[in-house]
Amino acid sequence: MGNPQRFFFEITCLKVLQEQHFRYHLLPNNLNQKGNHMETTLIILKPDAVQRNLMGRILTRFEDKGLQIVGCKLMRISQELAAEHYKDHASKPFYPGLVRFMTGNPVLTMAVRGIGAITICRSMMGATFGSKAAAGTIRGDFGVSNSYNLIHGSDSPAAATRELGLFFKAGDILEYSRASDMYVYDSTGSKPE
Ligand code: RTP
Ligand code: MG
Repeated sequence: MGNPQRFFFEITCLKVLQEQHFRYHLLPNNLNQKGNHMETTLIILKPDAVQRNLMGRILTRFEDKGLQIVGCKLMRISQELAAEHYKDHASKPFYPGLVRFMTGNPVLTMAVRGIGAITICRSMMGATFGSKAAAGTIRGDFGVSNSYNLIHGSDSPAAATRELGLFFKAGDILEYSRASDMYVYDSTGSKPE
């Protein structure tokens, strides 16, 4: 015969676990609803960020902000991939140096997700040139160079779709919920805020 108090205790534990399961597994659907402006953007930590051992500190900024890392890959960019990625800059005077820099050493590519992630990431990165970027931004805090500016971020939804397709294969970008999501966004209303 079982102990009734023990039985009651186990039922209570089960209810708590069910409640947690329910919350964690419902949240991502809520977060990904149409109209939430949930975006995924391509972030590249450039060779200077890797060589200067800044990968962890820069990645941490995106996590601290509440953005979600849904893809991550250390890789070396080929000449062909650099040419495709930077095709809009092909006629600019800085293009040969830029391709040489981006293909010369490994980069860390990331797919970063959040509501409004494209604009949020661009404002976290700061102005293009390290010498001009405001303090508090990634480029403003970690660099002084104009050419070696640590980080790339997609600048529009169309660019994000194109660039994520260049750097990640289907299946490399994951859908998953985080335990923190329920406090990263206020999901108690009709849509996450
Ligand atoms: P990114 O594409 O890397 O996120 O940076 P961005 O939008 O702020 O800058 P963009 O105008 O797209 O330029 C792409 C990259 O080219 C290098 N650049 N050098 N020396 C120069 O005048 C110059 N101008 C641009 C930078 O590495 C810049 O990030
Ligand atoms: Mg750009």
